Amino acid sequence: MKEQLRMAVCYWHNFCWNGFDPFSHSGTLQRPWFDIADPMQAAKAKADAAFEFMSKLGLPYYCFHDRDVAPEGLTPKDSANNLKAMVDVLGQKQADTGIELLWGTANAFSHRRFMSGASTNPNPEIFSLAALQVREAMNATKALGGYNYVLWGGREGYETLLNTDLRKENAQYGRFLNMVVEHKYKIGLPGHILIEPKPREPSKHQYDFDVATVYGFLVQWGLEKEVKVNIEANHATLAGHSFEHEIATANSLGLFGSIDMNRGDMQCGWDTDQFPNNIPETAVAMYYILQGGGYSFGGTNFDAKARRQSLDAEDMFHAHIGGIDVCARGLLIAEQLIKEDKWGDFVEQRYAGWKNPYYQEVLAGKHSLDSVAERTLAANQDVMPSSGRQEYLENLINQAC
Ligand code: XLS
Ligand code: CA
Ligand code: CA
Repeated sequence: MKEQLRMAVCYWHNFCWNGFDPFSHSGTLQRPWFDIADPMQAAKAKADAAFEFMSKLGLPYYCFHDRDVAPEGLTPKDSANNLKAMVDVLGQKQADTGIELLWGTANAFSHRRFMSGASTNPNPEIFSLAALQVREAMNATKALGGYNYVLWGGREGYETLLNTDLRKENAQYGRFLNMVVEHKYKIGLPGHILIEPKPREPSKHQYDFDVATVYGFLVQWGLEKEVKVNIEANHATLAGHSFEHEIATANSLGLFGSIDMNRGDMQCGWDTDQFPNNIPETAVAMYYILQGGGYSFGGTNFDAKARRQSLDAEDMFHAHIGGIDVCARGLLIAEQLIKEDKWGDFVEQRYAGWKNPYYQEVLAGKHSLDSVAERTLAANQDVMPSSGRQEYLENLINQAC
């Protein structure tokens, strides 16, 4: 079970000040490292607390942004050196606890220099600062034995079209991503480069809107075989999709990589990053993950935080343990649905007509619109629709819960 879920604790939500999120519980939990004046000493104290918490939970993986684990310095070189110094600290902690790094990423969105984008910034010197930061974060991920590297384009979008050249920003992003992929091969990162789609932030529009949009962009820049997606539940619902829609879409396009597990609040329309608590919904998401073959290098990262009024450290345990139980239960239900073959060949039967040799030829491009139309005209027979059995299929899921 543990192995199949590949669960990870998120450094960002548990141990960092989440500056841009009004739902953040920052400042409520006891965070002793906030009182330490020297930022590197504070980062080390934070790492002590993080690894103590993660060890107590017993989860096998963690994930971080560069700025979660090491402070921004006064200059770009200072920042790079801070991260390098913290890699040594984290490496020791990983060795002491056996906790592994599922993925690393760069926070190229919180600092004001990135307010108009990182790789898509109108100013190429900011593109270069993002390149430096991403290279350092990728190297840190590799040095710590991390599996994957995530790119979430937090500021890769626009506030108004009036000041934005879409064609230029798209080309910058395409080149940047190709550079990232080239660097992955150069340093030999074992897993995937993962793009994390999200529709808004709350900028007017983000370029990585959803899985299908990311696919179009990857095809445009020749990267559809190189890059996969890290799908977050709350980002899916913000885009007007269900979580399973995004997972199934990624499966169908060969893009599935990893997930950020959480849930949004369906009434407030914001990225609330709550822990999952809906078993049937989680079971359906897990079903599609298993149906797609499960994880290769990816895993289940809790990109979630306890609520603002959950003030105590013990609330962090309640939050994670509840979330773990929901995912574990969801996975068991998904496994049962597959083992008992609940759907049977229902879906296959729905499409069985396409096995007909004539329709195989249609799919293979051997018939024109004219020839299909003429054949249909000659047959001159209308066809009655058959039931999609939606309620029956939905009942099967609830019966398994
Ligand atoms: C923000 C994203 C972010 C990514 C990693 O909404 O969830 O935390 O997971 O940068
Ligand atoms: Ca996320
Ligand atoms: Ca989120």
